[in-house]
Amino acid sequence: MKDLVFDLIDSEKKRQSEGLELIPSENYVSPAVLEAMGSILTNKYSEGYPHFDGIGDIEGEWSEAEIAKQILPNYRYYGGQENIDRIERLCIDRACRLFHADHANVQPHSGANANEAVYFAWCNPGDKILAMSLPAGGHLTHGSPVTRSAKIYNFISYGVTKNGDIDYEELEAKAIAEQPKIILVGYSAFMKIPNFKRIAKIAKNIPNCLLMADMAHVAGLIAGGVHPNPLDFGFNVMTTTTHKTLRGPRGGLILSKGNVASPLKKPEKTIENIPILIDRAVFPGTQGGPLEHVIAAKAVAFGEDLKPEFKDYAARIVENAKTLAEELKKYDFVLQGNGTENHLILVNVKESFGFDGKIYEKALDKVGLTLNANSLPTDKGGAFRPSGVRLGTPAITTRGLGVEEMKTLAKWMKKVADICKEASSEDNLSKYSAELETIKKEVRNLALKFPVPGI
Ligand code: DSN
Repeated sequence: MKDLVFDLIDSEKKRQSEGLELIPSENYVSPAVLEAMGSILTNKYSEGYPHFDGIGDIEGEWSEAEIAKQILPNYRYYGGQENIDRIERLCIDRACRLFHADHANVQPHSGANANEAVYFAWCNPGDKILAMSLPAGGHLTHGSPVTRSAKIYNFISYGVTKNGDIDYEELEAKAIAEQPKIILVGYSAFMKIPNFKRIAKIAKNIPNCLLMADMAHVAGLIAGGVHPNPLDFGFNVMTTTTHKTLRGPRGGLILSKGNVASPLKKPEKTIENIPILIDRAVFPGTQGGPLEHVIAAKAVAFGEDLKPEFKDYAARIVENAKTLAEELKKYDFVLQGNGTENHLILVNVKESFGFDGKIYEKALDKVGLTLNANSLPTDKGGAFRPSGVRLGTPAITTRGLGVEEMKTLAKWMKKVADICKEASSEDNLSKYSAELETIKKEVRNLALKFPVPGI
């Protein structure tokens, strides 16, 4: 008998097909990525690393001699690695080419693991890390008190200005005063393009300060050439997830500039050695066996990201986000930063319509539009009843929605906002089920015209 899990997967397929995904950190993978991820590679243990003696172009046909050179000797703790090593090398090579990096560690299971490994590679307990606070738009792993990292390291936070941009003056003043071991740039609810050059200049005056960028949200925009790459501006390390704008499997990735050598030799702790320090911090420092089925899927996704059509995709994400932002403004939505320069829009729902982000998230869920309630920098109400919602265009752009559909989306969002205003509480939303059902049917009709890849 079929396991109940498969019935639930079928229900989820229906939900994904019939609704529109507006969570800015979500996307749809290609059937090829899905196939690699669901492959028999999950059967294999491969703690350690493939042989690594610098990045070269290893794409294309390999002679037996080249294969032997690439895979021997390896630094694995298990036998039977001849295929795994080639897959992981391919993944590393493609990642480096996508982001102009000297080195890539493709083993982090998630973005959180990637960040923790970098902190562990460079910092001692108690060292200072300067990062944006969570309420201002940073990420949990950038020093939120509820995380393990925050108990080990001493996080100092900077915020945003009234216009939604990084508070560069605050960042500089705190960097000078605190002399952090890491300055961390990268955000989960931020709609501007960071001035990497300015931040690199600030870090130059701080001895032994590692410049780190967590580009999880915008990595696909960087790969697609529509967002600057911090590694081109003197940053030493860039972390990312692989499942957001990069459109790969759920996982993490660490890119770096510096010396690339055997992870077995104990390196001196210098910024130049950061790639080797990171390898040791991922395994055996913070993780065990890598998920080689996921690494294979990352390799397939990076192969897709290197293709010219991915540049077009990245450009359309931004075009859609900008259009949607402008359309929302026409309906009196107040946007943090007054618009967007990337894939993400942060709406101040409270200021726009007087109700909070949670009721709006719930009401939009009822019509098949999925986004998330989000705190705003000025919020004092905590994460459960924040004043804002966060939305973005990576997933709907993958399905092929364009500028015209953004106008329709904004119209639906306004209708749902009007309903929330009248209802004034979640409990009262049921009184408007007929109106919500009408919008849901319209959303479904549009969504089905743009199939989810692989469904
Ligand atoms: N949880 C992710 C997001 O939604 O932005 C960040 O890791």
